[in-house]
Amino acid sequence: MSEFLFGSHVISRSVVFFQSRLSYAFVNRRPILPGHVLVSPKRVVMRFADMTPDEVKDLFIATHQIVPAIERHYRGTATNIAIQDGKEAGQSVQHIHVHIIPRKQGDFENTDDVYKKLQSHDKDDSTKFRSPEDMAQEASELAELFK
Ligand code: AMW
Repeated sequence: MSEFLFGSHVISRSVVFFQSRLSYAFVNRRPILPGHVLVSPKRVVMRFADMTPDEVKDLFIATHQIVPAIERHYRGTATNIAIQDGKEAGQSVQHIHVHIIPRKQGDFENTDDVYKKLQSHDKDDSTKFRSPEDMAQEASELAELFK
């Protein structure tokens, strides 16, 4: 497969850094913090409950592998692992995904501000999208962590 679908977005292989049988992980075009990445089922599935048990297992095993590698790579000391399941929970892309956000002391003035930022970061047009080159560069660095 040369690209993946993330809801209605086409995700180029160049920004994907991890793949398992049923899941894939890619870099964020508007990260909240450095290392904010996303993991999704390969199949376009809108809600958490729409995944098959096999997809759930695969997605969480993938997340379990990715979290420590990302935390270490970005010199984090903690990680937010978040799912916004449905519009009223903040989901904006109609394809279930896990947010992985490495954290460190003092990254936000108040630690829990990350949740406010999660709600607003992709709806606020003041932050520009990263360039495809920048995203591809990060993805190729991250792919090395899983070789
Ligand atoms: W949600 O508010 O649906 O929980 O989060 C959607 C996430 O997907 C946001 O972090 C947003 O920046 C990211 N995103 C949306 N479209 C793309 C894309 N084409 N490539 C990379 N990240 C994306």
